Amino acid sequence: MQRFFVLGIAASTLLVAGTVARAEVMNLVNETFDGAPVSYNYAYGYAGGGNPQTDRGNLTASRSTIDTVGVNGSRALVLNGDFTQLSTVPPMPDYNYSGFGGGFGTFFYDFGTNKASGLPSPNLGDYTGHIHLAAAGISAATVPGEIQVQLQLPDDFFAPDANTDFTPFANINIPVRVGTDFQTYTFSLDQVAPQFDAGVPDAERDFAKHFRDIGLINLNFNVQASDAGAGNDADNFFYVDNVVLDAAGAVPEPGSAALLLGGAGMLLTRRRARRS
Ligand SMILES: [Ca+2]
Ligand SMILES: [Ca+2]
Ligand SMILES: [Ca+2]
Repeated sequence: MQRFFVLGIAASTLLVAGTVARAEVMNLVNETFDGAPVSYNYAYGYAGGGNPQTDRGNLTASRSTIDTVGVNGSRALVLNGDFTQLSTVPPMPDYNYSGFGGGFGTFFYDFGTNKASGLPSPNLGDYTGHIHLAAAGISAATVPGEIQVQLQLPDDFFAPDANTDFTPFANINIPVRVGTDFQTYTFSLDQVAPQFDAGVPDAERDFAKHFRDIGLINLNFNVQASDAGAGNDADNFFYVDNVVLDAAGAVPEPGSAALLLGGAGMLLTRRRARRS
């Protein structure tokens, strides 16, 4: 009878540990752009061509704003690429390209202790999301674009450097085709291979090794404007709304799981000792 009771306690403790191991889906990003401004947002543009190979990025302008162009008249992130100045120079003889993009950042970081709070699962397949995207100012029916998930580590993670920026770790670049009406794009982070930053040592190019170290996720949205008939004008827009990123398969802290199991073991030992 006593042994039965003790085993019951051990089993229920194991059950608690098991429940932690298959935790509910955790929401990491849920941005509607309708409430208070997100921590930060930004935009960028680029242009160039050849031959000779020429960077004309200085002839592009870009900006990010939040405006009421979102789903059902709500607010959305507006990314604008202005290529007006490219019309003041002759096109390059062999090829020309231009594009724009931007995004917003979400910190997983405690600025009080300067420690990353990290992500909950070592498996990229556990991370799924959906986003509303639309484009404007293009002549093609759809724009070749990209949802770019940038995973970053705290400053000086692998080696000290001169700035205080977070350390780029890996980009996950998900191709999309975006039209002028909002559509929902669903994705998971294992649908394309992560591209590790050139500064990440070979032995560290492993998401499962560093998922607990991630301190910042930038979600970027990029458009290859020259492939979309955007034209050398100011009227080129990417609209972003309802950005959701979830994580399933959260794993327990190794310490807490060991503590639970250790506690069960101690209970068993004590009971056995008392019985004999
Ligand atoms: Ca919105
Ligand atoms: Ca245009
Ligand atoms: Ca630094």
